[in-house]
Amino acid sequence: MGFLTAEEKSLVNDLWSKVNVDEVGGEALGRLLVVYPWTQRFFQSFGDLSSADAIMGNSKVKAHGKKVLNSFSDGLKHIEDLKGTFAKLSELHCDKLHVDPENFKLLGNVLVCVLAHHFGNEFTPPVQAAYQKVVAGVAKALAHKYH
Ligand code: HEG
Repeated sequence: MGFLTAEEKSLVNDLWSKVNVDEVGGEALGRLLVVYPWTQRFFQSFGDLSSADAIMGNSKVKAHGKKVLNSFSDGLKHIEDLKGTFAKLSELHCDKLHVDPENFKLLGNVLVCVLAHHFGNEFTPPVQAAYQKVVAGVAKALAHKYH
C-alpha cells in the first residue's frame, strides 16, 4: 500500500522524464519569490530581487532552484520513503535555515503551476492530481522533523 497507486506513479514518472529539472527548478523558485514576496527574506544574500524580471534573471535564484528541484527529483525515486529521504533536509530547514514549513506547500503549488504551463494539454487532470499528491507528500516529509 503506497501513497500513490501504480497508475499514478507511472503518470508522474512519465511526465518527469520530460522535465528539464535544472531549468524548471529556477523557474519554480523564481515564481515563488515573485508571487509570495515574503519568501524573499530567506534569500537576502542572493542580490537583486527588486522586480519580477530581476528575480527571474537572477543567477543565484536559478542555481538554488536547480539544487532544490534536483533534491525533489531524488525524492521521486524514493516515493515510498519520502520521510526518510528528506529527514536530514527537514532538520536543516528547521534548525539551521528556520524556513516556515508552510513555504514547502507554496513551492509545491507553484511547481504544479509551472508544470501545467510547460506541458499544456499533456498535463491532464489525472497527471495534475498525481502531482498534487506528490508535492503534498514532499512538503509533509520536509516538515516532519520540525519541533
Ligand atoms: Mg530548501 C537549502 C532542498 C524548499 C529555503 N534546500 C536547500 C538545500 C536543498 C534544499 C537540497 C541545500 C542543502 C545543503 O546545502 O545541504 N528546499 C529543498 C527542497 C524543497 C525546498 C527539496 C522543497 C521541495 N527551501 C525550500 C523553500 C525555502 C527554502 C520553500 C524557502 C522559501 N533552502 C532554503 C534556504 C537554503 C536551502 C534558505 C539555504 C540556501 C543557501 O544559502 O545556500
